[in-house]
Amino acid sequence: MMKREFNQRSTMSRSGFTLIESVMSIIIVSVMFVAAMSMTASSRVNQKLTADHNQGLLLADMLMTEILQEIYIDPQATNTLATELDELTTTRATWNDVDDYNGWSASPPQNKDGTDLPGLAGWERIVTISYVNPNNLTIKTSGANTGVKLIEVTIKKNGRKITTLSTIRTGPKDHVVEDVNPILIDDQTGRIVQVQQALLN
Ligand SMILES: [Ca+2]
Ligand SMILES: [Ca+2]
Repeated sequence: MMKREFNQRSTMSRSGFTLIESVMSIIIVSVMFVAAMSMTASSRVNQKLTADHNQGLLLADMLMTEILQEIYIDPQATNTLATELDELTTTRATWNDVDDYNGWSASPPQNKDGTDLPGLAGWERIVTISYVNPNNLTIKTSGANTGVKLIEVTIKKNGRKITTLSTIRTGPKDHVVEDVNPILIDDQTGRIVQVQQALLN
């Protein structure tokens, strides 16, 4: 009689332990599942951010290459960082010098003739041209031509900044074009992007 009760208790004990093990297993598997799903979601977000950054860098580089093919300063220029009186402001078609691009923005991004680049709804390109101190390129100056222009192309997607590509273009204070070898800096990665020399005038 006592042996039978012992066996019953032992069986109940084993059943209880098995139940706890089952619950613990379910919890562990659930936690691992949630962690795995979280990692997958995080990986997808990172892949999307990387893809956006690469797309933004390409768009910035395209426009920067176009700007760097222009002369440093327009023969008709005053010291104003802007288009000259005989040039259009609605498209870039007639622009011929670096600072014509100052303040330019378009969403979606456009070709030089004003046609939209396809498949880029929500993307925007913004250009800023500034004179900087020749002895300290981080200091923007106002007013007279210093012989050094900072070119910044910022890319946004749905209002969110993706990257800013920047470079320095040098030229004399007269109207003669000087050879340059600009180095482009991607501010999101700090990576240097070298424009193909063949693309430069
Ligand atoms: Ca011009
Ligand atoms: Ca100009």
